[in-house]
Amino acid sequence: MGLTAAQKLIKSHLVTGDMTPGSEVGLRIDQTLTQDATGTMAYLEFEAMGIERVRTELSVAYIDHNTLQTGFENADDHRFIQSVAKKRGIRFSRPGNGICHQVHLERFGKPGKTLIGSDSHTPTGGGIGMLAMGAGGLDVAVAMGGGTYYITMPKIVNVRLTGKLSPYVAAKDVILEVLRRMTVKGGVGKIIEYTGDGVQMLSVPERATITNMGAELGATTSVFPSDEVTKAFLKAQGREEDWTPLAADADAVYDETIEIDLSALAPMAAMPHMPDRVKSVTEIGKIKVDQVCIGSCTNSSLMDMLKVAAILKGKTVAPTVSLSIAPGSKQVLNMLAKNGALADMINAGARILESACGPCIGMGQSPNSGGISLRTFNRNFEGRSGTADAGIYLVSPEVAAYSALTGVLSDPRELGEPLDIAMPEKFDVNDNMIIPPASLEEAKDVEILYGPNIKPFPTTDKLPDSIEAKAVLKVGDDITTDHIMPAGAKILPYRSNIPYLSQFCFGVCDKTFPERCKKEGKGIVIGGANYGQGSSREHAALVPLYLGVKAVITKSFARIHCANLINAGILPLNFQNEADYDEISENDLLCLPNIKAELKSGADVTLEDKTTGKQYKLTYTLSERQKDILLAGGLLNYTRESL
Ligand code: MIC
Ligand code: SF4
Repeated sequence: MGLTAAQKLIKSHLVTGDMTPGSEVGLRIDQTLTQDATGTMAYLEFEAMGIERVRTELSVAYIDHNTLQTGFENADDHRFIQSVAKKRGIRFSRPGNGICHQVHLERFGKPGKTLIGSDSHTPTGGGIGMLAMGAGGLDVAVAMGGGTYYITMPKIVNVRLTGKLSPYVAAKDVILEVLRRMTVKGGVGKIIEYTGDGVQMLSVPERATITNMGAELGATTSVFPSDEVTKAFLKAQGREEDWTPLAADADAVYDETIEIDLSALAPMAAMPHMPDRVKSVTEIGKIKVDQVCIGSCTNSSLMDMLKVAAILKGKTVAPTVSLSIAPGSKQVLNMLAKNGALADMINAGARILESACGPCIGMGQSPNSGGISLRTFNRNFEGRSGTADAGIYLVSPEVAAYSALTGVLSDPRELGEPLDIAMPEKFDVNDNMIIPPASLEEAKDVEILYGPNIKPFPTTDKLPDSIEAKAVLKVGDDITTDHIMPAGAKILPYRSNIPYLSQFCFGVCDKTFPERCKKEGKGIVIGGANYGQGSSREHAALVPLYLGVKAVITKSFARIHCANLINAGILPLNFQNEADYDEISENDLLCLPNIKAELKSGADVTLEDKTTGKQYKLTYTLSERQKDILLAGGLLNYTRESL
């Protein structure tokens, strides 16, 4: 039986396990990336492991999230990361050089390699034929130290693309269509592999838009083959030697197949507040727009920006709309500046932002009260923009640019004449903002610079025989890590200060949570389906740990967050019978009387609700390794014990 492209990538990196879907496989990791919002913690954890130099083929530390620098905190964290990078053998991408995923694709992505990153949109690398996955900071730290990365062997979904995109229909519309069909839970436990004749009609940056936003499906990752189009992209980046082919065997077997005719797609939008609330732009109608933001790791490539500039050229942004544009990298911004496209944007009235995440993570550009904002980003979760009652619509650059001119959500096909934009044969390559690490010899004298914002991270003890605690919080389905540990300009500077962060935990759901949980000293959180979807931030586990959360009981978990809970030593448990969720109320006193023995023996977990006197059974999906991590009280303790 032949293999799919994703299976080939897994097979060539397999350290443990046997590739049976649902079982745990351990993978050798070739490359890692971090960004600054998760990186500070990841490097603190790396330092706690006491490893002299990274053992990967390539590790890069990007600064792209915390670039507002409203106080000393971000700059201190950047300096810390830069010093660790220099000493430990990691390349350092300076602030201004661009968004991690965009720069990594341009300068480092290699077909056939594995990559994990402390950011959920690391699957962007799947656009160039990598097995690229988002992970918690601690997992990335372990991989930097040469350790294995573990995933549950996913099922492989074949998304077969046929036809060709019509003018003004974009890669964004392809992934919005996939989201419409599969939903934000549909990709959990799966890799999305793109095949079919339609693939060759998509450039690498377009493929990367699709794999990037595959994160919103909850998928482990998404993968495109590596073909002549990939080769041309690498050649244009001056890295032709990095190309290797990758394709599924003709007799590869998939667990599921979805057919998408690219020619039949229309411009679409994901409506507030979920990336799968997708309708066509014409179906939604010409709603009034207050703000348009173009950029983010999903849609900030040169091609995206050139299309935007062409639509804006010679026109003026509608008087009621604020338009911001953040090109994804220094390379993109430079090329726009050189060819005049940047002037077209500025002339039209765009507010040009630095090449960074910016508004995507609420670092500036929060919309007006109740405002409608069209964004080319990947997430429109409630409150993420920084304005609690704003409505965010996720759209393609073409829809965004045209709507910025009309002032209402508009279908760019109304523009008629198609845009004529081809990928350049040569990108402008200048890696002067990527600082190489010190040599082994020089590294000895490099001092690691800790700023006053860096506080110790919480750890926990070995799992006790039993746990008794209140249900401190009960939440519904699709709770994101932006609910659990919000980001944004006011909070993000404190990513290396867990005690400070803790006052905002679950703020979107219940502002009293931190105080109540702290007062109790311990607690159990009750959640619905797909709990913890969204980002890879391990802060969504470390902060609850700090507040005393011992276990989270849900209908189901999102992949990365579940791994982060385990790494932190918090029990991720599931209702055996989903209806039991309805019976437990917030503030009930709960007890897991035999948790340690049950986990050790593999038995279902007993849950007693002491308030109602009822008993339930809980299940878990944990490998033996994960059980041992929980018994040891988290991955750091486990690693220390196994050493
Ligand atoms: C996001 O898009 O939510 C982030 C901010 O990039 C996160 C990482 C973080 O919280 O630092 C992610 O996607 O993992
Ligand atoms: Fe940055 Fe937004 Fe991409 Fe996250 S999704 S890496 S915040 S641009």
